[in-house]
Amino acid sequence: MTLKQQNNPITEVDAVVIGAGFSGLYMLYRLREAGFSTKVVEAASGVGGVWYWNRYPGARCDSESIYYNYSFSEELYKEWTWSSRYPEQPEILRYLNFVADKFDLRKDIQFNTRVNSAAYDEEQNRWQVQLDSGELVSAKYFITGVGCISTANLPNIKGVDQFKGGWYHTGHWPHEKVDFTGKRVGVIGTGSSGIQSIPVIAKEAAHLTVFQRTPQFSVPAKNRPYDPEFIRQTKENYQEIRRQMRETPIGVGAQYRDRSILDDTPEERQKVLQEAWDKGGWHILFAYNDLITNEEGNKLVADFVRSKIQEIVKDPETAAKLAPDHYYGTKRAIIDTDYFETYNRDNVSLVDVKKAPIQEITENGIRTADGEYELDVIVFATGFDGMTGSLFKIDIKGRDGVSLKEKWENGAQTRTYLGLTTAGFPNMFMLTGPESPSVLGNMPAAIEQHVEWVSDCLEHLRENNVAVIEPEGKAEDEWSHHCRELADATLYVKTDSWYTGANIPGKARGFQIYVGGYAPYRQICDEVAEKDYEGFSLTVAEQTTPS
Ligand code: N01
Repeated sequence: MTLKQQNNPITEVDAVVIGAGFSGLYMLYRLREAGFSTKVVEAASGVGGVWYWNRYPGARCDSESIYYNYSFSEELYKEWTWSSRYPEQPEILRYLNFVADKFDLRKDIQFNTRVNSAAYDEEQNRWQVQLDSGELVSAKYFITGVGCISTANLPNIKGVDQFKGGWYHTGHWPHEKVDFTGKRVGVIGTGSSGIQSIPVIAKEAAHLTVFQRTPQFSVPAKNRPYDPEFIRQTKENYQEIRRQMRETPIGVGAQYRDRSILDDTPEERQKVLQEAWDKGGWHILFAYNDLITNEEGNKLVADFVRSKIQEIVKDPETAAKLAPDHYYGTKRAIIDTDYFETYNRDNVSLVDVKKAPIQEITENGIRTADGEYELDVIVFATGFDGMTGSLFKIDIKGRDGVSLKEKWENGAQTRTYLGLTTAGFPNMFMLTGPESPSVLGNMPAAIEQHVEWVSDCLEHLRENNVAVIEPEGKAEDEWSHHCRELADATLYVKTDSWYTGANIPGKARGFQIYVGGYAPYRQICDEVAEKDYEGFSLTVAEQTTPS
């Protein structure tokens, strides 16, 4: 229904969802199926979320494609065919467009529109959501599907405006192809985005200079086209794939081997790690059950990967610069195609900007403490303000006008119940929010679980005439405490990374992700629902008696 207020239209819906990526699309589908009127608001001109924006060369997924999709519809699963083990960004974007078409989702998505603010109106028990188009959406439920890593981190380096060449951030890549042919290109950053794009850019550019602040561990993806027979069998085993996405620790079918790193002899360990290396992808992560908690054991795995870097990279000085010294797997475990091999090319050089920091961007390139590097193009592969960045970009206000940013002390202290809800913000849900398992695994699996939990919850509220759902302070305190306790027992918290917020100058350090694994988390959420939403306060709507 559309009303008018101060010449701006007001749309009234049951639910407003921000974002038309994996989470927003499925949320819309589920709510529509359940009979809730729903509006999705999306800043981009199309569906896809991170896959809409991250169009940089070499962008692909690091979960195997047969798991990197929805599993809610057998028909959908069987209709779509992935071409390779790790699909490239254009293929994933085609998949999400295919989903949007198949379920006719676009008609409820407003594209090219940003949400500026969302405020809970206590008197009316509704969320008033202000769009940058001037429109207002009034909704009973406010649901964020803004992604965990979607707000680009463009470092504040002096002089970028005076650079005469072109510059791009990997997370906001142009739709047109950027042609590097014959150009001197500089890439700043060696996280997943840098490591995926560097080998591709190197093949095109006249010269590529990589500006590395922190070397990263990476293992070969061993990407390959899928054999049609394998795909046929996968589709036949749809139920089993769905079960694996729901019941395995990170939603990609694999289980941790039930053995400590320290239980193996050096020879056994070498054999296990070599086999995992040869299989490619995330196999090393699953080779032992204590990689992320066992300091001594982690070092042994890190030594193994460091030895591989030394073997691959021919120039010993470059190889030494590329050797990471953090705990393996505590920054995102990266998988690559020919990343370290790329440093054997004559047209590639590596600059250590920890030793000689970047001082400024000049008209002609990048000046570090060591000198000036002349460039035609600069690529910022400098990552994102993760977990809270995209939530804080929207002015979200709950009860008594308190903003989410204030409540979470500007990110210093996120407080949620189950990573889905936060006290003081009634009828608001965050899909893959802070303190949920989200990024520590296969995102579509995490997203399906969240979306299904939220839509089941809304149906329960409707059936029981509940007007307001809100977590109790005690349940929230216990959940946030539990998340911190689990994280503090791991090596994640000892490494500077976007997980800990260390990549953003001035951001408080924390670890806002539930590390207990997808399957246990699902069980906890299910138990909460089964116990009549234990830990939440549910307020039944007042009945109006007919006179
Ligand atoms: O970002 P990052 P990303 N001067 O933060 C460096 C997902 N993802 O876009 O480590 C110089 O990992 C920074 O250095 P340091 C995935 O979850 C997935 O690569 O902070 N350097 C680092 O090297 C991933 O983890 C895929 O010292 C600066 C790099 O920039 C997440 O997105 C593909 C700097 C940033 O690395 C983020 O990955 C791509 C400065 N001022 C991304 N500021 C898949 O495969 C930052 N850096 C699905």
